[in-house]
Amino acid sequence: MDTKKAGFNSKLIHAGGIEDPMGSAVTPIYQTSTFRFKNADHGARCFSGEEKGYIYTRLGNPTIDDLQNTLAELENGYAAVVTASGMAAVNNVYLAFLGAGDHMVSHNSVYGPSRGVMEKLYPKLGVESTYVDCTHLENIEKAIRPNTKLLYLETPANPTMGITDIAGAAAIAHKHNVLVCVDNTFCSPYIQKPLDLGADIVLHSMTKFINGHADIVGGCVVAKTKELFGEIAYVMKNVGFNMDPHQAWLTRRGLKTLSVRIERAQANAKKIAEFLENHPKIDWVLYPGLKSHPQYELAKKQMAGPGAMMSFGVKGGLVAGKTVMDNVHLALLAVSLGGIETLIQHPASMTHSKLSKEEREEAGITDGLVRLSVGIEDVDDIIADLDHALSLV
Ligand code: LCS
Repeated sequence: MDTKKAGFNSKLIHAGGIEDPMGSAVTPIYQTSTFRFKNADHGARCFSGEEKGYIYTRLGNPTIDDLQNTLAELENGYAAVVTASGMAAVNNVYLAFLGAGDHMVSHNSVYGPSRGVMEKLYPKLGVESTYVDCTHLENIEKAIRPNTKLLYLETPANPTMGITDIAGAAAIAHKHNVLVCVDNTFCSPYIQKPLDLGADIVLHSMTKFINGHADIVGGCVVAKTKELFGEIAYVMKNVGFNMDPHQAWLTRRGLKTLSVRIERAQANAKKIAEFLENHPKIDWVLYPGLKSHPQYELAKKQMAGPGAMMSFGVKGGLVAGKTVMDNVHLALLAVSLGGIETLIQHPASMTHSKLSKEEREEAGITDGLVRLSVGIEDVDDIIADLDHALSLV
């Protein structure tokens, strides 16, 4: 079915464009490393690009194409690559657009390793970076230098829930010929479409909402144009960031229920955020759906909903936060996010522990910050679980 003009939910189910010769309703898992040519000339034509045909799974595979084509349609991009992890997607973008003498500007609170790898590994390749609070657009303009090539945003940011104005940031970046990449992991395309807002590249850790079932690790990069896609695909294929067909198949299956999962998790999250905000033992809550969020109005404008992620501080700081994390029973004390099960974790000692204390404090990742990824369980059970843990503080 041609899903180009279909609605988002129809795309979730039917996009992909791979027709199985046996008539299978679901694109099968082509668990093969290589593909047989009809004859030597056919092989040569596939390699030269004269004829479209599968060659070798690192370069292309029908199960992987099914997922890639779907993601490109959902994000309104030209084309997508899928990668073995979200970090492979992040590095795919860095390597495609940054080289010796180049500079990148990014938000000070992004997923820990997305910043960690840039500050540890990329200086060896001659790449410089500046991390600022991108939720204030003037900081972006100030940080841009003549050699800046990439503005790397994550919004809402992990774990501070800071929201950057994508359209505003893209206008500044493009004035200086700087490309804009948005890590859309916290939203998924159901909630936010960065390419429509002016970004050039969008990426995901598909380990999260896109797959949604906490059973794979994966990533993707979607490009707005053919030229950008060429750079991205070259790195994926030749550095070997590719995803395995079985992993791609599971992800495509998980993706089918994205809207229903997010609607349910988001409805739960709205109630939980209100419960926490009104709880006497809670100091603060950061959730884009609460009026108290500093970018509440911006969130309403650029996101189709507030999502299922939040962070909060318990009165009594770290010690009190640990009491909550150690006494929940339904929520899992685990990193990762965006799955159907509710997860709670402590960024300062877990996902963002490799940043220095100064870097964390400057980015607002305080020792008392607890992050909650709301799942699709019965909301009353999640609230009762948190309420019980909070009663022990
Ligand atoms: N981008 C964001 C926003 C993330 O949250 C993560 C992982 C990544 C990229 C990297 O993706 P991965 O390689 O793990 O698929 N975030 C995690 C987190 O907050 N807890 O555990 C992993």
